[in-house]
Parts: sequence; C-alpha cells; structure tokens
Amino acid sequence: MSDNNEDDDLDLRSLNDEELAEQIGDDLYDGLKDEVVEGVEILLERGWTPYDILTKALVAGMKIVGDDFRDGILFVPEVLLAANAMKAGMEILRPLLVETGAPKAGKMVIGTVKGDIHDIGKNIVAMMMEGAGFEVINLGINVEAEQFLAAIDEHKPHILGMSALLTTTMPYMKTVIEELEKKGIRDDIIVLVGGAPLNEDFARAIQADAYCKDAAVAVDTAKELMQRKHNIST
Ligand code: B1M
Repeated sequence: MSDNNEDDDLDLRSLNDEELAEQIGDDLYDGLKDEVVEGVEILLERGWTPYDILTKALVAGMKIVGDDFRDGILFVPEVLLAANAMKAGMEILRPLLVETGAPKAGKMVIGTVKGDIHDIGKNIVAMMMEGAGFEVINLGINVEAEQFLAAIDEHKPHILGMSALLTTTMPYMKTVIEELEKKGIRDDIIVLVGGAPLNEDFARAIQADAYCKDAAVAVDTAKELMQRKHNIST
C-alpha cells in the first residue's frame, strides 16, 4: 500500500492517534513487523486499551489485506508477511489481554480444523477467552477429530471451539461433532464454531450450539451458555 520512500523514515510518534492506528494498518499491509510492533507500543503508552488496538488497528488492517487478497491485488507471500506482522502485534497485546483477576469462568479446547492453517482469528478468540477468565487449551491448526477427542478426554473442557476459514474445511466441523455423538459425549460439551465463511444456518445444520461471528461474540456466547448449561456465571 505505502510504497513511497517518505514512509521509510516516518516518525510514528509524530502522528495523532487516528493517523497512527491507520498507519499500523498500512504497515501491517506492507508486512513491516517492527513498525507494527512500535506502533502498538506507542498506542499502549498513549493509554489505548489492548482491545481497541487489536480491533481498531490490527484487525482493521487485516481486513484490507483480506479484501485485496480476494481481489487478486495481494498474493500468498505478501499475505504471509502481513500475517506475521499481525502476530507480532498480537504477541505484545496477548499478556495484557489475558491478565485478569476474574475467577475461572470455565475451560475451553479450541483448534483450527483439519486441512486449514489459518490461525489468527482463532488465536484472537483464545486470547479474549483467557482474558474473560476461561482456561484455554489451544490445539493449534490442522486439528483432526481424534486430536479434539483426545484433548476433550484429557482436559474435560466445558466448551469445544472450532475455527475454519475455508469453505472446503468448514464441513469437517460436522465430522468432529459426529465423532462426539458416536462417543456419547456430544451433550456434555458446548460446541462453538467460527470463521469468516460460516454463518448461523451452517452452525444449526451441523448441530453446533452457536456460531460466533467474532471473538467478542464468542466470549459473550460462552458466558451465556455456561450460565444456562452449567449454572456457572462470572
Ligand atoms: Co487464506 N484464505 N488461504 N491465508 N486468508 C482466506 C480465508 C480467503 C477468504 C481469501 C480470499 O480469497 N478472499 C480464501 C478462502 C476462500 C474460501 O474458502 N472461500 C483463502 C485462501 C483461498 C487460502 C489458500 C487456499 C490460498 C492458496 O494457497 N492459494 C491457502 C489455504 C491454506 C490452508 O489453510 N490449507 C491460504 C493461506 C493463507 C495464509 C497462510 C497466507 C494466511 C494465513 C496465515 C495465518 O493464519 N497464520 C492467509 C490469510 C491471512 C487469509 C486472510 C487474508 C485473512 C484471514 C485472517 O487472519 N483474518 C483471509 C481473507 C478473509 O478472511 N477475508 C484468507 C483476520 C481474522 C482476525 O479474522 O480469521 O475471520 P478471522 O477471525 C475472526 C472471526 O471469523 C471469528 O473471530 C475472529 C476474531 O474476531 N472466529 C471465530 C474465527 N475463528 C473462530 C473460532 C471460534 C469463534 C470465532 O470458535 C469458538
């Protein structure tokens, strides 16, 4: 996006908050990891909340990357660089988002389903859930049904969260839910699903408990269902 030389020696501190948030989005687009990190640190110094930095600078920047990827303006290598810059920014925010005095609200196992390696959104959900007081076991990407089942067996979570970003991988969520049914444990666990190509109809069709359009909705839905199903409120 910003390919002129002026930006090379741009003093991020000379920008006002709004300009800086936008510049972080531009730097993320250009895969400039160090600049993204610096911008995030400056906004923190200026008193921005980690959540606002995440949503108004990083996620907003990633949205433009997504649109241009879709439209054939950006390609996989550039998107990978942008994703790395996004992750570097998220790493600074992670400890701040998860540090909370809240009592344990419940336990969640989460992963991106088999065949899918997109993990930015899933990691944001994991961070926000931790920040809301949930214990989160993050299984990573490309997670097979057997791995989900083994983790459920080991950790006995209240919630299973699954993420998919591809239309070709979202049906695998149904496979996982069928495996839970076969084991006779489907009704013991709350199943939340999310990812850009999903919607409520899909979640209903695969008999998940809820579709979560973003991380904030995931937290609210998890709390609501924990209250309804387990009578645990935080
Ligand atoms: Co990919 N990719 N990608 N990609 N990629 C998409 C998803 C795509 C929509 C781009 C496009 O064409 N417009 C498209 C999918 C098309 C489709 O299926 N209909 C696509 C494609 C085609 C591909 C490849 C096939 C490209 C190729 O190789 N030719 C390939 C597939 C690899 C694979 O998985 N097997 C591929 C690869 C990649 C990269 C590796 C380069 C990189 C991923 C890096 C990484 O994640 N570590 C990448 C990226 C970055 C994207 C886009 C640009 C951005 C995704 C993202 O991080 N968004 C994406 C475009 C888009 O989504 N518009 C695209 C930001 C993130 C904050 O949002 O993930 O939606 P999101 O998460 C949100 C909510 O969805 C929700 O909360 C999150 C936070 O608010 N949520 C949950 C997500 N998971 C949840 C789980 C929950 C609850 C809520 O559980 C309870």
